[in-house]
Amino acid sequence: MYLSRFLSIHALWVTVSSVLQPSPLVWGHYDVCKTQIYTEEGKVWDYMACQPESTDMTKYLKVKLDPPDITCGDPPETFCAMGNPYMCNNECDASTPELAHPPELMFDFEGRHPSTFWQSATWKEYPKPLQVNITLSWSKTIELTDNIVITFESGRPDQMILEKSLDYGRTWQPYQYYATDCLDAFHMDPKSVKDLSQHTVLEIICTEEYSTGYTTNSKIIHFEIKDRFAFFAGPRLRNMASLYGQLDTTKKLRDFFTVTDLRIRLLRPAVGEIFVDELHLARYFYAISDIKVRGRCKCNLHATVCVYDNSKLTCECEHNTTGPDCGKCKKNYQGRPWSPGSYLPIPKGTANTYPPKFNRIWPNISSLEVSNPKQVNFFAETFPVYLLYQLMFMSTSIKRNLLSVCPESSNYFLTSNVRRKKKRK
Ligand SMILES: *[C@@H]1O[C@H](CO)[C@@H](O)[C@H](O)[C@H]1NC(C)=O
Ligand SMILES: *[C@@H]1O[C@H](CO)[C@@H](O)[C@H](O)[C@H]1NC(C)=O
Ligand SMILES: *[C@@H]1O[C@H](CO)[C@@H](O)[C@H](O)[C@H]1NC(C)=O
Ligand SMILES: [Ca+2]
Repeated sequence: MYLSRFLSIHALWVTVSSVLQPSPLVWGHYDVCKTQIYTEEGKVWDYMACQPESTDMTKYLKVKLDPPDITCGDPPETFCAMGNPYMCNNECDASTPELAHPPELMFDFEGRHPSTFWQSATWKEYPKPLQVNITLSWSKTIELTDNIVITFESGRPDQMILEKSLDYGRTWQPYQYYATDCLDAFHMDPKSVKDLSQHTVLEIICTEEYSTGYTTNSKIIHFEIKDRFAFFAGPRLRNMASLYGQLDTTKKLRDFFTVTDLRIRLLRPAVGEIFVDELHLARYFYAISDIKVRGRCKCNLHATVCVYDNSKLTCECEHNTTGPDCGKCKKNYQGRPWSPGSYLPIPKGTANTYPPKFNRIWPNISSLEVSNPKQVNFFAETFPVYLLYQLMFMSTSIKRNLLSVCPESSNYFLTSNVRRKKKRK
């Protein structure tokens, strides 16, 4: 009987693996949390790793500026035209909609002319630094999936730091430094993301690539998520499986792309020449027309839907998990400790990392070459052996429970039940 079950599971697995073999289109979707499959025992649910789709995250953020009164126009003031320091009769007036430049204009629909933008007050108080913090908060852990793109309407700042928080703004870490002169501004050697590698991908660099002198007329600053992904997934991100595999096994890498908040610290406006023109301080200010942040809710691979309700993002958890990030088992489903889902084996993943030995069997990422179909065969060969081993010692109900992420507390471990009964006596 055990043998026949083993054979049917083996057969099932082989079917699944042969159907799903090298089809790049399937990889990396993880858009279903469960499907019904037919086994000897009839229709049963098959649980898989799943995640929400990547989307425009600027719709869900709160923006905060420091100092709070740094936006121009209150009181009204004049500033010099971009690129023409001698035309200084442009007006910013917060009380007149056509002349106001509130922070919302960094996140509205762009693509029309002229662009809409947030603008700071001018550098009237020179030589006191003109510094602004723009803090973007989601009150939810999100995973970045594309470059952060900041489009300036003014010149790009001479000095800027992008920071991130993973704990809702309690602590901050630098993400990237930007300067016209990295050594002078931050005592760092200038680098580009292209100088990094798989091994140094987590390094925090200072880049001069986006400064005034580099590509004139460009107004864009990137934080290069895709270039970092490319170290694992290849230049056109064809090999997402390899990236997912690496994210799965390296928590630090995964955390690197995870944030709850971002902070843009503008430290010194674009000056252009070496000296600040003290007679025309209305030339110096910051203006940003657009900020792009794409990502997805982090749901620990236990949800495909993330709802925005009461201006808050929450994962719609499956697999008997709960919490804003599906970070724990539902009440009464704590038969064993919670664990996140896994991207492996590709392409369906597992709803959790069970069984623990499975991780040891699965090849680590350096040997995970998706173009190599051997990996699937390898898995097909080793996993049934492990299952057989498990099945030989377990009753059917426990087996079914074992294969679920958060089993009901009461009937998971025979042994723990026995222990509980003993205690009662
Ligand atoms: C901006 O935030 C940093 C911490 O991230 C803080 O040290 C600094 O004082 C803030 N600057 C302003 C202008 O609020
Ligand atoms: C991963 O595999 C490579 C080569 O196969 C090996 O050198 C390395 O030690 C392995 N790492 C782990 C964590 O097993
Ligand atoms: C969730 O709990 C139900 C009821 O106990 C169970 O049938 C199901 O298999 C569980 N799902 C997962 C993914 O563990
Ligand atoms: Ca805009």
